[in-house]
Amino acid sequence: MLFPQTYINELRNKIDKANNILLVSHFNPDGDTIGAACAMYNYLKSKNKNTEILIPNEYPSFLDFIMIDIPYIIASKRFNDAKAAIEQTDLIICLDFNAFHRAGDFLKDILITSPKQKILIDHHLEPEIHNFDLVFSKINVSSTSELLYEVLQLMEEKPFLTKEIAQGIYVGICTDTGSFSFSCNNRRTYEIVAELVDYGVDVEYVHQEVYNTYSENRLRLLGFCLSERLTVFHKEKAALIYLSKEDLKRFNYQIGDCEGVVNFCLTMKGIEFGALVTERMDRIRISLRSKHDFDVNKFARKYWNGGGHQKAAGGHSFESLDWVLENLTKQIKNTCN
Ligand SMILES: [Mn+2]
Repeated sequence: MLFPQTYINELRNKIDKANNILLVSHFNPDGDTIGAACAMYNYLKSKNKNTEILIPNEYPSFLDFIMIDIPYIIASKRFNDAKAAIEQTDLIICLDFNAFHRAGDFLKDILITSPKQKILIDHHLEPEIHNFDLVFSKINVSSTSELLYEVLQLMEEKPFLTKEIAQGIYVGICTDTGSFSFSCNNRRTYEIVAELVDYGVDVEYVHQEVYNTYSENRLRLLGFCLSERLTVFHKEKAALIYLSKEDLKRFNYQIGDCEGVVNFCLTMKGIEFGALVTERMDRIRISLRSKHDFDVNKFARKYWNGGGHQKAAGGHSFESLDWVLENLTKQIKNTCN
């Protein structure tokens, strides 16, 4: 069994006892954290629980279609409501992150010091288990959404899926595997997906919503990244794309517009390491991807105050864009060969 029966019983007890449940997603939310939260929301709704999703900052608009009719708070916009929600809830369930700082600096301390019961369901390395009352952590799954499916299945004797639960889980699996191009070599993932389809997930529709809803600006920004902002280090088998604040402004950047850009680095034959550096309001964001063995999680932890997975990770810096580009270039030359 994936988790001991005692864990499952404890989870069931905690959910049974709680009237109000708060689901927390991670900062810069992606399809997995939002998909898992939507699935869990719909599952808890079927149990008549009063549930709400707490999202640290705005999520990309291509996820709007799964958020219809779901109550949520964007903490960066409604900080007092976020604080009140944490104070008033009976149970906090964190999805798709391993440490409270991943819920954003402004929520971190409130969550850590909250006396409420806290549960973690996550697939990242080295979870902060001491900060939670109950942890469901497994790293060799495609996504937190897949893990959530397994946990719910262990909890329920009868079929528990509805179309809404299934769709949330599918969005998480599909986006966290880059549309089934990495972390997807397990038979189990496809067994689960088959069941999700049985419960009404329209895979074609989900793909249209997630991948084919670019604005003109977003598509032109992608073109600009590839033609004007790409540096290739052939010897080091690496590629780097950067975007300055001015670049983002020029293309009227919206949250989610850079989603997937870094993966284009890896579409080149022989390139095994890709980086996207973007200059944001208060910091420089660094997204890293790899093919094969290069461990970008280690790289992000070592140099860029970050982490993630072996093939997909990220970090940040408060230095200037030029400083980051100069240092990242040095690191690429020293590490990748
Ligand atoms: Mn994930």
